Amino acid sequence: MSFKEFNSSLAETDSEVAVIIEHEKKRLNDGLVMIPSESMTSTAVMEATGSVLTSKYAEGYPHKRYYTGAENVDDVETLAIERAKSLFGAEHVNVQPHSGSNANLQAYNAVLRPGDKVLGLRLDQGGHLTHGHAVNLSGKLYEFHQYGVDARTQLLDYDAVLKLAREVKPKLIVSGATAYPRTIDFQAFHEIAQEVGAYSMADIAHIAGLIAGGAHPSPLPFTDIVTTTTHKTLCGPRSAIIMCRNEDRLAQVEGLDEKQAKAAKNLAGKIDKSVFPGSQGGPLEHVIAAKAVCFKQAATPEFKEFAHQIVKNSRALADELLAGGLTLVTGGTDNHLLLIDLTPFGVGKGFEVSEALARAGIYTNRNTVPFDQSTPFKPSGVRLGTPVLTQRGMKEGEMAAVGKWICAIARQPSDEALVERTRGGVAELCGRFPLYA
Ligand code: DSN
Repeated sequence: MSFKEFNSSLAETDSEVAVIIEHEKKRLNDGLVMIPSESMTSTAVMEATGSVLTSKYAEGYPHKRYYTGAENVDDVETLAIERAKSLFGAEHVNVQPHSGSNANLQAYNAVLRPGDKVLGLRLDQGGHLTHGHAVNLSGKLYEFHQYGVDARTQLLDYDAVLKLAREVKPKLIVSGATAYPRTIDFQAFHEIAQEVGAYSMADIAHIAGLIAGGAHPSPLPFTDIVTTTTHKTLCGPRSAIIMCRNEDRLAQVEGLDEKQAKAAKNLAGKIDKSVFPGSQGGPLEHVIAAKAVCFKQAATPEFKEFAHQIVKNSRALADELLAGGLTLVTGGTDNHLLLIDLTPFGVGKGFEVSEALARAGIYTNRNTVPFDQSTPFKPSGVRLGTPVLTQRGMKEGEMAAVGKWICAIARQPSDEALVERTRGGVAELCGRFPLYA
C-alpha cells in the first residue's frame, strides 16, 4: 500500500463499499426503524469507532499490558470504566467484551463449571439464545432450566421462578429478556437467588438506556453480575460490558490459605480473568473509546429526558395499536418495546406482516409470542419499539399516525396499494424528522 492510498478516503479507495454505505444511510433516513434492539449511533461515537485506536494491540488491562505504547489506550479504557461505574453505580466494570453474547458466556465462565445448573428465561417467551437455549453454547455447557411467563397474563411469574429455583437449586439465576414489554423486578430475582444460594445475574441489554436514564428500575448495585450490550437503548457502539460486585458473596474459603481465599472472594478478578485471558484476545480499543463517549452522552439530562420519552412513545403507540384492534402481549408496555400477537389473524403471520411493513419503510422484526403455535422462522408475532423514532424527535402525536399505518398493514399485508400509500406517508414523516445529515 502506497502512502497516497494509505491517506485517501473511503470513496477514493473503494467506491463500491462507499456506495453501499450511502445506500444504508438513505435507508435509515427514509424509513422508520422500529426494531427495538436498534438505535442510531451518534456521529461522535462513530468517529471514535473509526479512529486510529483500531490499530493498537493491548492485551491485558490498563497499566498491565503485554505490549508497549499502550499509554493512550490505557487512558481511554480507564475513562470508559470510570464513566460506566458512575453511570450505572457499579462497583466494577469490564469494558472489553466484544458483544452481548460474549459477555454472557464470559460471565458464566467466571462463576460456573461445565454442568452447573442455571435458570434462564425461555427464548420463545422473551429470553435470549445465551440464556440457555439448547443450540447455544450456554445450553450445551451448563445444565440450564428454563422458566417462562404465566400462560394467562403473559407476565413473569416470580413465584414460579422461586418454585423452580427451590427444586433445581441452581448456582446462577439469569434475569433479563429480549422480548418482554414489562418492567422486570430485578430485586425479586436477586432475593430468589439469595434464598437458594445462587448468584444473581441480570442481562439488561435491551433496557440499559432506560436504566441509565432512570426510566426502568436498575438491578445495580445489588445484583452480583450485570451484562449489557452498548448499542441498544444505550445508543453506543456495537459492543458490550460486564458489571459486577467486587466481592464474591458465595466464595468457599474453607481450607484455603490467605492468598487463595482473597482470590476466591474476588468476583471482579474472576470476571476480568474470564474475559482476558479466559476467552478474548486483544481488546477493541477504538470501540472502548466509543463506549466512553456513549457513557458520557448517556449521563446527560437530555439522555434522561430521551429515555423517558421512549417509554411515553411506546405507551402512546400501544394505545393506538389496541384502539385499532390489535392484540399486544401482556396487553401493553412499560418499556421501549411492544410485541404484537397476530394469532387472531392466523397462526404464523409475523413473517408476512413484518415484510409488508418493511416494504412500506417501517422496519420491525418477526418474533415468537408466548406459547406460539408456529415456528421461530414463521412466528405469530411482530416485535417493535420506539428508540429510533424518539431519537428523531418524534412524540406521542407521531406515534398515533405510525400506529394507524401498522394497524392497517397488519390487517391487509398483501394490499400493495396500501403499502405504497403508507410508504409515501412514511417518507413525508421522515422528511420532517431528519436523522443523519
Ligand atoms: N439480537 C438481539 C435482539 O434483537 O434483541 C438480542 O441479542
